[in-house]
Amino acid sequence: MKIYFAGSIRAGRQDVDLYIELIKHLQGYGEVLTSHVGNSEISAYGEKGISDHDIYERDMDWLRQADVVVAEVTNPSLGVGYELARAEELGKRVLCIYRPQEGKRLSAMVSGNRRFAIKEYKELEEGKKTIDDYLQAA
Ligand code: 6IA
Repeated sequence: MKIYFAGSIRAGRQDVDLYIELIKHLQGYGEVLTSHVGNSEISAYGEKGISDHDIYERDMDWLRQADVVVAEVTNPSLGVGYELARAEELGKRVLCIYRPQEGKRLSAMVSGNRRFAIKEYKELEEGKKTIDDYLQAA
């Protein structure tokens, strides 16, 4: 299985440690095309040595190849929102996982889309279980 994991990069790296663990878990199911999303050396400023155009083309190519998209959407990110819309257009299976935050709500453009599976969770172990339930139900 080819898995496209989406998580915030320039919109903020506060959840990178969580992304790392989620990606490790997903690697038990197949190839995670976007494992750099969990690279703690990539700051909110981004990767060095690759142009934005190349990042865009590379990521869109991976998205086309993916069998499933898993997005951690707690930290709102333009890039992740864009990837979700393109994934929908490409007819991909999409799981969005989200940790409810005091005083914030997930964008209705994500939570209101019935083509996406949206699952709330509180901490890593529950997040992994949510992924298991989704991927094993396929
Ligand atoms: O808007 P954001 O940067 O938070 O968007 C994050 C999402 O877009 C992730 O799910 C990635 O798949 C994708 N993405 C955004 N930036 C990059 C990136 N480097 N490398 C790979 N994927 C990315 C950033 C920039 C750099 C050259 C300075």
